[in-house]
Amino acid sequence: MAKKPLNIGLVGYGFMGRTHSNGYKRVSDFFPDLAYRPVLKAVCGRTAEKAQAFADQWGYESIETDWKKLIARDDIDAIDICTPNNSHAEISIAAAAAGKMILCEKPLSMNSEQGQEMVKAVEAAGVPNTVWYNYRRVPAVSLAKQLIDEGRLGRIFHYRSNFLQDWTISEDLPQGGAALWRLDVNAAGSGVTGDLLAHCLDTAIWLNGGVKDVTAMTETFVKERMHNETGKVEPVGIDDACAFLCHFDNGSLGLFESTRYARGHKALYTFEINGEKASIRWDLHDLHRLEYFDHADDSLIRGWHHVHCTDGDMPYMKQWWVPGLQIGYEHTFVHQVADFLKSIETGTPCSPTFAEALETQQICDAVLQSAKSRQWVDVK
Ligand code: SOE
Repeated sequence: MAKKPLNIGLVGYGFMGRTHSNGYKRVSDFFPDLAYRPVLKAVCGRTAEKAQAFADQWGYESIETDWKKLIARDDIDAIDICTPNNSHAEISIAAAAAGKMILCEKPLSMNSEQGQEMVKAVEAAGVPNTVWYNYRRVPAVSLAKQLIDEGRLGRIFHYRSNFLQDWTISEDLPQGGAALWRLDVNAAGSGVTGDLLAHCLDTAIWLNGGVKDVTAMTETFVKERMHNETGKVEPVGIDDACAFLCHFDNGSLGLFESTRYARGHKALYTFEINGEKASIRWDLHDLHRLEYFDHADDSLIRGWHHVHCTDGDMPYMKQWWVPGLQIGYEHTFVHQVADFLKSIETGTPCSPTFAEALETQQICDAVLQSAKSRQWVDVK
């Protein structure tokens, strides 16, 4: 059956522009039953030469240098936003008003007030929308969701999660501009809270439900950095590290930590969940494995199982290779594209929607507020 084209207009062509483009390019080969097929219609960036080079490399049919023109085009169905966080709201709201579907890179926004405006815009326009929290779509993480929903863990007591990196330790690293906008508070909104803890929170809400209240501390270890756009040494406004405690709505306790100053750790995203009957843990550096401890096992062989998530009955895996052969980081984006295309086909939301991602944003805001006030803060 001929597939219906879904014309993509990508705004921004950095690291995330590449991960998403790879998702669009691979999805029809590996998910052949989908009714829609993404078409790489246009990529938009401020510098024409760079946008053209990206278009040539990845196979986009055309370029734009003004996102407003991209949104105004009749031959674009969906806008994919891969720009720094400070432009997500403006582009999303304009794209929704133009009736375009929207796929927005995480975090949803700079803060929850902006996020609320974005939710209002997509809901008023009735356009399909999703936020790229890709780690939900690692097969082992999706399997964790399945096990929890089946009740295998029983009552949950603890949720523990870390996202540790070490790439900003050098004081000589500038802030601002291409690739380093994540260090500039005016472009990013926050540091590790919005960039890394947002991932931990998205997964946590998905697996363990909403968060009631938080108490947090943040630290900025390097207080001043040269700014690439002004050429001047300027104060650093982001959080370099953040740790917080929380209560989940289901009564369990949460413990979260993120830093870019954990020497030796590049992207150590982990979570562990302890339930009455069983526990699970997962580690991005070993992403195809889910560790599972079941107290109901015979006591002589009771212990942590290392489940290699490659069999065809594991989430997403029947689309890929044969049992035993694993997939990686880039496939999570292919999965998100597949789920988005399926959601259009079936008329159902593609989670996390803007409204769901707003919940993550609200917790991030509460975390930052708590760190400032040194008080517990209610999330809603
Ligand atoms: C930061 O280093 C970063 O690239 C995040 O922005 C991504 O969201 C995360 O997946 C990996 O780390």
